Amino acid sequence: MKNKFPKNFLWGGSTSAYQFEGMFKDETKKADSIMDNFINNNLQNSYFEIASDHYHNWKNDIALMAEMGFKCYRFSISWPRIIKNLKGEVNEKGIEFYKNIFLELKKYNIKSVVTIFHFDYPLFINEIGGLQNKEFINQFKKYSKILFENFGQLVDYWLTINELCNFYFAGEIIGLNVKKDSKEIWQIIHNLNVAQAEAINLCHEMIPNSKIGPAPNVKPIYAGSTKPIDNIARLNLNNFRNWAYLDVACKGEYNKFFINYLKKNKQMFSITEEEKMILKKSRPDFIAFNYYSSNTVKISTQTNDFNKKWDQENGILIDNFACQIKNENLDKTQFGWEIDPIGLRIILREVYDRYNLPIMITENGLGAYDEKTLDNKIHDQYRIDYYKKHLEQMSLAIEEGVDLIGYMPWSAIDLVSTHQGIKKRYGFVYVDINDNGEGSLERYKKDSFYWYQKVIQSNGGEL
Ligand code: BGP
Repeated sequence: MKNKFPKNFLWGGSTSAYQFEGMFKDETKKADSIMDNFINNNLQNSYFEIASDHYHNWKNDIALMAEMGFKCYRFSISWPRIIKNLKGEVNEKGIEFYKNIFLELKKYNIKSVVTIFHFDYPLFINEIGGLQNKEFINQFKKYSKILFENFGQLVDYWLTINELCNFYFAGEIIGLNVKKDSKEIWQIIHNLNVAQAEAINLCHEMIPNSKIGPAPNVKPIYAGSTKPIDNIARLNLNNFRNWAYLDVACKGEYNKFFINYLKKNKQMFSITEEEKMILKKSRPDFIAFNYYSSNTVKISTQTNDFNKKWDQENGILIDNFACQIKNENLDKTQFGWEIDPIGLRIILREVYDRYNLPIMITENGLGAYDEKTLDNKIHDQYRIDYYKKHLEQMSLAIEEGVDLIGYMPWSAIDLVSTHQGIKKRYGFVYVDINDNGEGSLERYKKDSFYWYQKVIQSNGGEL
């Protein structure tokens, strides 16, 4: 079977600032970010001090992307690298850093897909009471305006906020210390939604012909049995995890099931008439989503045998609503993430069916313990197999009618994993640095590098 991808398909790869650049605060005058100061159980903050040192290797890194044949590169701008304080003073060094990157990408004809905010908000936001304070929305708007003013002519596609849903589902690994079933957490989500809408509106006003979209993390949801009640759990989680976020971004208002759930559980956030107007006005040009796996759910009650922790890795557990269980039909990565290529096709169809907007996949990939051999090779056939299966399903989704315009696997080059540090590698290029921050930082091409190069050359024809 020949795979089908449209002529101008955007083949590329993805990274995020705090996981890739390194901090280098003194040298770069970068403000502190929540991620610099936050130490999760698995990580030391020193990881982010150097990360993959893209800050000093950007030229070489972009050359490697060009060698793979990238048509686009998805990366994030670090908010604390650009804005110094609550007054909104701009760090010119930060502007210059990204300007150079944009110009280098243009040199190779690589389109830029830029996330405005990928988890690393500046620590000074905590001086106004954090994301739950509505002043956060103004701060975000001011920051977005600076980006549009400085880079408006250089960026091809803007993405608003990375995985907005994960401020709820995975708040604990991105430095938030807020209870999950509380008004506060939903206030944060709401403020982020309004901030996102403000950015979309501003982008359209300031930059003619600009293209901007949300960047959620989506998962198809399966019922864990044929019991009708477990299908209710499926509907619940589907709404709670996917549609609640995408409806407000794409239809301009919150969906009713979601709001009813919050009201019933006394978790409703505060929303003003003016905010409703802002949400209503904003319309994205496309949807960018990140896909890693599916979720399987059952209905649970407190007395049952689901004795587990509720976090991103273990999954959701809300009584009489949805409880995530293992899917015995799926293989897992070395880090326990379920691998579900058909799930990608399912969610592509569901999202396209619901919103009818072009879609780009801005993250998808396999985290593994890669090993560099004595002759400096990395034989990551498992990663190639993973990508092959996902690409086949993408091709089928396109054939079935989905308007899929791009694929940016995570990650272009090795970087620090949010959950497990650099030992969990994702890239097509190996970066020589270990968990203690030791290594030459040399880049080595993995087997998947050469494989992806051929995929791009053949426009997905040769997998
Ligand atoms: C997504 C994030 C990325 C990245 C990825 C892999 O949720 O957008 O920043 O980290 O997941 O996750 P991890 O690094 O924990 O393996």
